[in-house]
Amino acid sequence: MNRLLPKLKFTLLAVVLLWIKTYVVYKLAFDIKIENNWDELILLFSPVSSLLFFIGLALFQTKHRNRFILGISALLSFVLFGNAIFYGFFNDFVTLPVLFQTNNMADLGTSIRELLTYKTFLMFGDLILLFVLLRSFPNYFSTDPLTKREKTSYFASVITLCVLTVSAAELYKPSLFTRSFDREMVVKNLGLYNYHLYDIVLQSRSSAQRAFASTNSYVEIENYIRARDKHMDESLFGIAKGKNVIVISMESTQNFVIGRKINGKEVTPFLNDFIKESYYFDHFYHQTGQGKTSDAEFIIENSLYPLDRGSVFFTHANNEYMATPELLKDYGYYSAVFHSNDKTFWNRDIMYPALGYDRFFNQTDFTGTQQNSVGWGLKDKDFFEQSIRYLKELPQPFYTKFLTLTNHFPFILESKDRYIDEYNSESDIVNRYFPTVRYTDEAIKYFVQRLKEEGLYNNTMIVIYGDHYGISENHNTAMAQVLGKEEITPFDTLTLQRVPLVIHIPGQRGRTISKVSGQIDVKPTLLHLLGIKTKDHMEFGTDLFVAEQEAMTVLRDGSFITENYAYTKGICYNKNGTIVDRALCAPYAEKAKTELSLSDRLIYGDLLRFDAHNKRKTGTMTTSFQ
Ligand code: GP9
Ligand code: MN
Repeated sequence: MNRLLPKLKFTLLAVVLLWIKTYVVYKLAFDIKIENNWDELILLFSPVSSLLFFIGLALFQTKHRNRFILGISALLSFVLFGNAIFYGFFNDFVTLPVLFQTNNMADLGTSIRELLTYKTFLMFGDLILLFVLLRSFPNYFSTDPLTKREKTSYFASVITLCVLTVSAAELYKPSLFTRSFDREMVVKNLGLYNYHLYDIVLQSRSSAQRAFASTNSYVEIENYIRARDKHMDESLFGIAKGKNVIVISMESTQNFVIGRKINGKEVTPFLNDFIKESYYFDHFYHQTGQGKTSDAEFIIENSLYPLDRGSVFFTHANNEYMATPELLKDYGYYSAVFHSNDKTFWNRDIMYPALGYDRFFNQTDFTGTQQNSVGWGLKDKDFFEQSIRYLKELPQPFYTKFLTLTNHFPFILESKDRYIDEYNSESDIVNRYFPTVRYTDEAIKYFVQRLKEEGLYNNTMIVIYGDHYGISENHNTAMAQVLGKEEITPFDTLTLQRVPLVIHIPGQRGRTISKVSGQIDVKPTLLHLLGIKTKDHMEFGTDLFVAEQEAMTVLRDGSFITENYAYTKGICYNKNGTIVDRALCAPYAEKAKTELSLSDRLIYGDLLRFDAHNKRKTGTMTTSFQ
């Protein structure tokens, strides 16, 4: 040992510096929930063994060992830095599938610039220090070779330390490895660097799943789904039969804006009125994961959960699906998507044909100028305006989806497009959010007006949904001010995952429905309204119009909401947000886990290819390539 330590001076210095940096980033950039001192201790020590391991790999080098140490430290810093930026935007950690979504990266430019601050650059300070020390005292940091025994004892200690930390974590949270959809917990207990190793294991496991999948796996899931009571609302069944369908995805729109006034002015005056003549679901949750808008699209049209890692649009675009546009082909429907962004974003040009779409009107179909664009594409009003001419030429009945974009992070809008003033809080993001939501509301009002003028309104069912949250937990202080609360509890955060869902059916007066529900319920609901039975469909949702005692909505991170309880971040609440005994949530927690994992298996194994009802009718979508 006495001989070993002097040889490890630079290694240990690099480890200690990176350890401190990692912990500081944990505390500043990530929002990792700490329940007690033991939790804090685990968080502090969990990265050490992996740092010793990775940086220790340089010990196999003699000549350039210290440079290798610098190199490995830089690489790990990059991982840390990348996660910090990603977290600032998505409130989540990077996974391998996300890294391969490179064609999204260019478009993310504006959002990333927003997140880059001088603090981010300070993150590389320790590397500069190491470099300067190495230059100033080249002889102090020895690169004497380690004997075989010394290497063995170094790595044996690293492994022992690793086993100790992992067992301490597993002892404390026994379900650590089975709840892989909770990345925060894995990072907290295993450390960020080990988390990435774990993610690599998950990736290879999921790739193997398709290869080994068989009809048997399919039948098991089919039995589970068949065993559930699948009700249908008889009174509304077929009420919109043969009608056109327009689905509007409202970018980043959360339900708390509905009916809310900011500086004395309504944020969504049009929707507030439209709701009065529609079915409006005010306890409706988004269930998206890392795939954001694309996950919402996936859930709405497949009634399956999105994946625990990455976006299904990217990872499983070649799978077999039975999505709404494909199913509607049998009933004479023509389907199209309208979105003024690059067609490759979220891999849409590949995924849409798999969902059965006939046409994708994308960026190349619209005329974008500096005046009519903001952020990632056309302003919503110009987008709708330019879409109408295509829409009215489509064969009817049509099933169409419009993806709005103006209300996208970081919520930039010129002052001439603002119908209300910014909010006044410590968060610019929250302040800017309200004028952009208000703008999209105005754009939808304009669209509905145009539909009336074109004679489409009376034979079209209009479905409007919020795709996912717009305001992350990083803005809790400002959100507490908006909601007039002292602080935002995990229960409040859960409630904030509600997004609006409005279904307008010609000739129906509608009403507000407060059943606990989620995006997964949209597909069976729409099909029933169109007069199509879904009894045999492989789906996890239920008709939104059926009153259920046991209604339950599961979010992708394993949180769930029932009519009486809510569960998030390991805490069980009653419906008023009071913490109650965890045992009350336990039976539902089991069910939530089963649902998520069965849905995952269905996707990872591409099991819908074994469905006898599933005749492939996809693959002929047109996009323009100019
Ligand atoms: C981009 C749009 C927004 O095409 O779907 O993507 P998001 O970042 O919200 O997933
Ligand atoms: Mn979105």
